[in-house]
Amino acid sequence: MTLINKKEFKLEFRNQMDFLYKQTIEEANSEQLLNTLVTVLKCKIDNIWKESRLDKEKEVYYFCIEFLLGRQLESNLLNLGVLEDIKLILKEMDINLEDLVNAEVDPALGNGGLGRLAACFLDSMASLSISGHGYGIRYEYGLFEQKLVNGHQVEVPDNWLKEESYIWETVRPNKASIVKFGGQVDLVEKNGKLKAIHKNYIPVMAVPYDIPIIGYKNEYINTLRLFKSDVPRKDFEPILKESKNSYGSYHDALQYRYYADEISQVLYPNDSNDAGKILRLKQEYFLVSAGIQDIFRKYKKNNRDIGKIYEKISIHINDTHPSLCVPELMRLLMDEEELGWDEAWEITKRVISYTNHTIMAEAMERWNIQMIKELLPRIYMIIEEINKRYIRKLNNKYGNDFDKIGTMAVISADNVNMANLSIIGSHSVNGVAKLHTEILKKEVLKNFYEDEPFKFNNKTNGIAHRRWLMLSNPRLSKLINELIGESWQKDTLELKSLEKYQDDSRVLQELELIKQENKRNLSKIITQKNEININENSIFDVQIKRLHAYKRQLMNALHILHMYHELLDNPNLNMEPRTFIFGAKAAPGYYFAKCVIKLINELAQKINNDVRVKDKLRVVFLENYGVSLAEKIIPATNVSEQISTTTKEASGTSNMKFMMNGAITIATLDGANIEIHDQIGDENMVLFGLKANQVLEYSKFGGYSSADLYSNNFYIKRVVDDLVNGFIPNILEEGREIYNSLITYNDEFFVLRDFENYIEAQKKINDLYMDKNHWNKMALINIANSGIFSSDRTIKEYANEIWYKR
Ligand code: 7GP
Repeated sequence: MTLINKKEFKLEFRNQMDFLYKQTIEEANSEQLLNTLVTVLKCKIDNIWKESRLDKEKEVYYFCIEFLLGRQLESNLLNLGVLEDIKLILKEMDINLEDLVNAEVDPALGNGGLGRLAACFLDSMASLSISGHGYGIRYEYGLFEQKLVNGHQVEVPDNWLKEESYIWETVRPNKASIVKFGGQVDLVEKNGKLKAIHKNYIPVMAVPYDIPIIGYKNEYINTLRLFKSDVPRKDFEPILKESKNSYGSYHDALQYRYYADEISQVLYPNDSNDAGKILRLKQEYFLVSAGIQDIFRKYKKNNRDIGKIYEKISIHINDTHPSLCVPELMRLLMDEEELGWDEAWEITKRVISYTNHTIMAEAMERWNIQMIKELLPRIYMIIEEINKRYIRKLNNKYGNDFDKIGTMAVISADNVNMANLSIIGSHSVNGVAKLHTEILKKEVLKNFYEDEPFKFNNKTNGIAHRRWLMLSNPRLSKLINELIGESWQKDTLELKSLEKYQDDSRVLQELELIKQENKRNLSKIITQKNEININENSIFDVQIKRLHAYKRQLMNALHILHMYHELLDNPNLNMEPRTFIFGAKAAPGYYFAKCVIKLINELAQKINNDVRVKDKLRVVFLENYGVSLAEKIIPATNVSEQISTTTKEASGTSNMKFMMNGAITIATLDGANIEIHDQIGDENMVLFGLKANQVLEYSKFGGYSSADLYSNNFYIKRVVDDLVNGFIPNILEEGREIYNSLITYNDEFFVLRDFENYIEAQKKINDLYMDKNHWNKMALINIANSGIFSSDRTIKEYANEIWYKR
């Protein structure tokens, strides 16, 4: 092993500890030990990091408003190939690596699926030696910390940087740039050309903080560059000639500082929901402008011809939040590099590609034109011109089909439609699972697809198997190594060869034992957190994801209520004991989601305190769900709940993590559940519910009445009535709100429509679990066929079919 020499390492560790803290190892606490270890490691990887940046054929820049990294220490040690060595060396020094792992902060710089996918992609790009870097924002406060108070969600600020800096980051002040807001733009003639002069703008400095993204055993390190906003340093003053120059008074100076600081202060806590606030727009432009200026600076160091930038650079915009990349790239090419419109436009399209992550209407970003005009006057001019030229093109092609042209225009009514801007300004548009991409092509973006079908493609999501299997489930990893060797770690399709053990009872029992041990670990955590004892032999049935009506945590809760009734009616019911586990944050302003959290917690109170069902049924809501908790929950799960209203979940990624860890999925045919089903068939997962075409028909032609179902179905009526009849205490308001959504507002997400079917599917789960050997066999087949869901596969597809395609 080249990276770590035991003797040297111990010496360096002691020296570094002395340098940082003037303490001995014995005196140091876990944070200090962790910081020391990370400092030593950072020195060691510095050369590899530098070398990985040199002379690349092409570089990919992945722009994303959020990156949900998770803790880095263990993952970095694993990828450097020194996890076991470091564990041993530290042990010799009387240090327990696990304590250091737990002392690390879990940076919550993302809301959910979108941000976590971005993190998995970074891991895969580095591990495949693809020069691919992330650009994001270094939020001072990440996603709020969730506290449960009397069953209500209460949000507490996530002060993750309380130590002022993050152990893995390196600040690069000499690579800062200026982002300009507000002011006016004059077009003046210069050498027969119009030139844009931006005046009286407010300059904000973007300071890069770099985090190494270490590839798996390949001596390759990429960079996640996060920008922090600040007032410009003195050395920028000479180049700020045209800026607003009145920060003389104390009051003005303070206001200016606030203006700049505010931009990278806090992550918006909305998942799939557009806030429309000016600060968010500032964040989006800040990220985009800082990132593209950074790309230009680097490119121009080694290349003279800006007209060929598409040969060396790919820019990926992850959903529409960074879609101002389109006009910003145009601006730099025209205003700074003096290219003409047509050439700049061709380059922009060749460089940029775009991924859509949701079809939910409320998540489609639209910005008020007045807002953009005032905040980003030059950008607005460019958007207007893009729109004008595009409409002219559409008119030529479609005549006066105003309906069609209206849906495709970038500017319509008083808004700029960011999805339209992204599609028009890029050469590739992709969805994140087969069904999702089909819905984009045939429904949501139909007109665009018909206009330019060649742009559209699917890239089914994936997950970093290194974090989600090798690190979070070391026991299972070890068993797999023993059975089929280690090559699956680099090529997960090799997992397939596990299938040959599907009738090997020794292997199946081993698998069960591993699950059992993981369940024991999780039980301990639950007991610690929720002060409740868990039956380790019960089925662990888990739904962990953001709380959203379309994800239907409510249906799960109503089914638990149904089971409770069944048990009370028939105490001898032949059923396997079950523990239902939830983890979910609700957006702070999303009242319905908060009502569901309250409902689940009150239901848990009632059921967990009812001695009549104590051996059979338990409900647990785990506070503050996030990456670190997921790593503990997923390996211990028997049943994975993937029960969204069909067509609404673009892909889902926890479904893949659970599958890879041997859970059995109960699912609607939505998002990537369909592709999971393609891999393992009906025999190895349990499907239920409306099909995509049925949901689409209901939404187009109507014909669904939840009130009818409610009045005609005893089981449905029983659980719905319980929301408002006092059966569950302390949910007076929340119960009414939920009741109204189901009955008065006709159950938008078809909870009641799918309910009976869901009950049957849950019965099937129960029956399957009774035959343990068969269950274990299903688990094994799930693991064996999960290889295709490694994000390595996804990233290879992005690279071959989007980024490197010429
Ligand atoms: C999510 C989708 O809801 C989820 O189905 C998908 O697996 C994930 O992206 C990754 O592709 N969307 C978001 O998290 C989100 O914020 C709004 O979408 C832009």
